This record gives sequence, C-alpha cells and structure tokens, in this order.
Amino acid sequence: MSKKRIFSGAQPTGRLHLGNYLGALKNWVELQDEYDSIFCIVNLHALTLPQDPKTLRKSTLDLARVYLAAGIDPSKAVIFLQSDVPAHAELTWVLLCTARMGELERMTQFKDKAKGNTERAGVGLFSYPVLMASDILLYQTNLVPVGHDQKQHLELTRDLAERFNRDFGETFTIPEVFIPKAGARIRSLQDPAKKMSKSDENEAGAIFLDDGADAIAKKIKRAVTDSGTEISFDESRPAIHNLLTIYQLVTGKSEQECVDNFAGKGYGQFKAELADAVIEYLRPFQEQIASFDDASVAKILQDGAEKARSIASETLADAYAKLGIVT
Ligand code: AQP
Repeated sequence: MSKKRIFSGAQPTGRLHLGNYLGALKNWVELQDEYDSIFCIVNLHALTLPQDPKTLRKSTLDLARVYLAAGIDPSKAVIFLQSDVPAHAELTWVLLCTARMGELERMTQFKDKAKGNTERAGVGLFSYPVLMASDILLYQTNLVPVGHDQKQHLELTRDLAERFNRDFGETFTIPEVFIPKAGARIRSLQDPAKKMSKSDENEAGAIFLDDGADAIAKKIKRAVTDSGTEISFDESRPAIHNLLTIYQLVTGKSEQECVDNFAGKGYGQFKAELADAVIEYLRPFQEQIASFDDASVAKILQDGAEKARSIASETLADAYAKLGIVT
C-alpha cells in the first residue's frame, strides 16, 4: 500500500522561532518516515506583507537550510520553493473564483494582521488562505501538520475542496489537519496572551533558532510568570504552562516527570534549568546549519521543484479539464 502524503510549509518572513520549531518542524521530521512528505518554502505567501527584496531572497535560502538542519532529509522528503511551481498561483485563481468573500472575512489571522484596518489591508493578505489551500490541494495531501494558528485555514481548505468536488466532480483529496498535542501554540515569553511570532515587535518574546546561549538564557530569565509559586501544567496560569510545555518538548520528558522535577523549586531555578535545556536542544541544529553550502542547497531545491511540478501539474490539468478550460 502506498504511503499517505503530508504537506506543510513555512514563510521566509524572518528568523524562525521555537514556536515554529516545536509546533511544526519537529513534527515534520518525526512524520517524514511514515508519510510521503512534501515541505514547501512558501515565499509567495511572504508577499502578503511588505518585504525587502534582498532580505526575502536571503531568508528564502536560509529557510531551506533551517529545514535541512532541523532534520528534514531530502532523500525522504521533497523540499522546494513555492515560486518554482507556477501551478500554485494558477490553482489559486481557480479557487478564488469559488471562494466567498464572507468565508475569507471570517479568518481571524486576516483580522489580526490587518490590525483592524481592513480598508488599507492588501488583497493578497485577504486571499492568503486560498493560496494556502492551493498549496495543499495540488499535492492530493492527506495530512497537514501545522500549529494551532493554521487550523481555521485548514478548515477553509477542506470547504473549498469539498465544494469543488461537489460542483465539478472528484478532483481533490480532502486533507486532515494534524495539530500536535503539545506545542501547537507556543506563547510569547513577554505576553502569554499572544503566540510566539516572527513579526512581534518585542523580540524578547521569541526565542529565535539562531539565538546564542546568552540571548536564550537572558530571554528566559526575563520571561513573564504568573502569580503563585507552583510549577505545573495549569491552563489558568498560561505563562508557566507555556514555559513548562517548552521544557517538556525539549527534554522529551512526560508531564509528570516535568512536574516532579520542579516540585518544591522556585521560578529562578526553573528558568535556569529551562534555559540549559533549550540551549542543549538547539545546539545540534545550530551546529548543523552552517554545514550546507549554497550549491548543495540549490541542487536540493531544484530536484524538489522538479518532483513537485510533476505532481502539481497533474492536479491542475485535472481541475482545468473539469472546468472546461482548454489547455
Ligand atoms: N507560536 C507558535 N506555536 C506553534 N506553532 C507555530 N507556528 C507559528 N507560530 C507558532 C507554526 O509554524 C509553521 C510555520 O509558520 P509560518 O511561517 O507560516 O508563520 P505564521 O504561522 O504566520 O507565524 P509566525 O512564524 O509567527 O510568523 P508571523 O509573525 O509572520 O505570523 C506553521 O505550521 C505555524 O502554524
């Protein structure tokens, strides 16, 4: 029996953080043996907010290195740039013609990123979830491993696929979302009401994957805590819950082992141990990242693009044929 397929991606919109790693990349690496895996660098998505062209180019290739250093193995998984496969933009047009204004207006990420000023927001930002739906549907994806912030977009993807299949005949696989039990929403270290985010103006809220040991220790030391002293997985104390979740994920310990480890200890000791654990966790990744030279990264992306194009063009041709588009 052939393997089921997973597809996921990240935007080259800045330095990746521990939330991206624990909520997404870590799971991609764990799933790549079991699934036929496709991981995209979604550089067209990055255009939904203003980008400096030079920085975008650099961040795109840096992100390929991040994928590789995190453990995505190009002999097992396809790694490619979204812009190398024109079918993503083409299917987006098709799906935009089937999506409803109302369903896109309900997307909370659009409302957050538009910062309340939807009149001034870009049309690209508004239609971003449809590009994401095309990314997923082009590859007849069974499972999409993402953080919690993408759940609503996945639901829209399913709705668009079901509508197309109903109106034009079976074309797209309906994807399931895979949201990890722990780590799906790593919170800002400075404001646990917000998720850890690349675009947060307060850099102290995020641990970036390339932060050095001193920066990591300092950010964790300055992380906000909740009132009380107990170190436990209590959802009503989101700051400590978040820090303990990070500890659990980077050490691989069970919830009970984490709680037992900190029984009777104060916040100072907890933060010191957490900082050491995060620094150790990121060390192999940070050592690896420099080892991928430009030529080998370019070759991996080129090979990935070829494989991706061949799958995507078949799906697009089928969708066009069903619609009566002559090609
Ligand atoms: N805080 C988070 N906790 C868990 N998972 C997260 N992801 C993002 N933030 C967290 C997951 O990381 C994957 C790649 O994300 P993306 O590049 O598409 O960026 P994003 O979801 O828009 O969030 P970022 O990284 O914080 O960027 P900005 O600030 O630009 O919004 C996705 O699977 C995402 O769920």
